[in-house]
Parts: sequence; structure tokens; C-alpha cells
Amino acid sequence: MEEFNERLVNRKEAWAQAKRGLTEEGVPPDTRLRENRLPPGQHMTKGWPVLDLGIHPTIALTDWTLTITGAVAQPATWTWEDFLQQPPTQSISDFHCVTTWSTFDNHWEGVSFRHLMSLVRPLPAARFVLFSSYDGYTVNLPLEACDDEDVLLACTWNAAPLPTEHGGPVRVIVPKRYAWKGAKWVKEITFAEHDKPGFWEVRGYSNQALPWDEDRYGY
Ligand SMILES: Nc1nc2c(c(=O)[nH]1)N[C@H]1C(S)=C(S)[C@@H](COP(=O)(O)O)O[C@H]1N2
Ligand SMILES: [Mo]
Repeated sequence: MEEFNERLVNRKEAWAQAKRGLTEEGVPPDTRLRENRLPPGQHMTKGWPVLDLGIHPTIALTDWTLTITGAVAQPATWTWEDFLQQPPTQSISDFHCVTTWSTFDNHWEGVSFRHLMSLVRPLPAARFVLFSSYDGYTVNLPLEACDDEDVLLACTWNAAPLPTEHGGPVRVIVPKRYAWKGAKWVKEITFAEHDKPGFWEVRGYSNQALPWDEDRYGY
């Protein structure tokens, strides 16, 4: 097993520690619909930077599986064939990394989270969703953040297969949260009664991660 890029992890962790409890004033919600598409403190970047723990797992499509488990009526493990058999969905969204870069108008195609939910049927007690990935990464979200029309398991970006370094074959996209909430190389999705902070959430980053509230850091 490769090691995480420890310098990067330490740097981001120290940054969150220094900034603990700080938020900027949120901007009015309608602002984002007009001229200003950049959440506070963000800048637009060219291209699409790669940001992760430094491990890029290459998973042969024949070995790839996605397990959906926990507080659901119908747990599932999908092979790549199973994934391709789901109805495809498309969505266009902006992407905001907590390190302040943003990209606009990403075209995603994949399987919508709502479709996945309709198959596995979360139990009434399920209130959180925990994602884990082939690189050892984990991230958590409230169920209501995932139960949204623009949340998907993406396998293409701008009409091409999602490159490995960006989380291919399949990554999660949650446009209304900072990008760390979207697990690259997603391997397992667990519906849960209780929350469980993920990789960055235990290292000083916000549990909610709302870009328009500049909600970057934990307390
Ligand atoms: N599995 C996994 N997913 C991850 C990460 C990671 O390290 N591992 N990094 C997160 C962070 S901090 C960001 S900003 C985005 C970056 O996605 P990109 O490299 O495609 O730009 O992925 C998120 N998802
Ligand atoms: Mo990030």
C-alpha cells in the first residue's frame, strides 16, 4: 500500500487548525444566480487541478465494485456491468475546492444518487451517508445533502471517461458542498443512523462544507 502524501495532509491540517472557527459572512443566496458565481474567498482556475492524498488507485473495470450498504432495505454490490445498466443522468455544475480554486460548467454523466436511493431504499432511521474510496479516503454527509437532484456518481467529465487522477472509473459529485465532500474512486457507500467524520473532517475541516457560507473549517 502506498503512503498518503503526508506533507500535503499536514499542511492542510495545520491550516485548518490556524483557521478554526473562522467563517466569512455568507453572501445572499440570490447572488450566486447573478453575476457572481464565485463563492466568497474562491478564485477561478484554469484547467482542472488534481487534489487528493497522493494515491491514484488504478482499478481494472473487471475488478471494480461499488457496495451500497448499512441502513437500507436492499443492499447492493454493483459490478461495472451493473453500473452501466443504470439509467444515465447528466448534470452541469461548478466545483469549489476548499483550497480556494473553483471551476465552472463541468459536464458530468453517471448515475444519480436519487436513482441509487430508489433501489437500495434507505430505512427511515438513516440520516447520514458515509463514503469510502479505493485510496483509503473517507467522507461523510447528511442524507439530505445527498438526496438532491444534482448529486451523482460520475463516470464521465466533459464527454470523456473520468480520468484516473480525477477519480475514475467512478467518483461522487456533490455540487452544493466543497469538493472534498465528493469521493474519488468511490468503493463503498454506507447509509447510517449516526454521523462519522471523514478524513478531512477529523483534520479540522467543516462537517457541513457549504461554499456559499464560506464554511471551511471545524470548531
Ligand atoms: N478518494 C478521494 N477523494 C477525494 C480526495 C481524495 O484525496 N481521495 N480529495 C478531495 C478533495 S480535497 C478535492 S478538492 C477533490 C479534488 O478532485 P480533483 O482531484 O478531481 O480535482 O476530490 C476530493 N475527493
Ligand atoms: Mo479540496
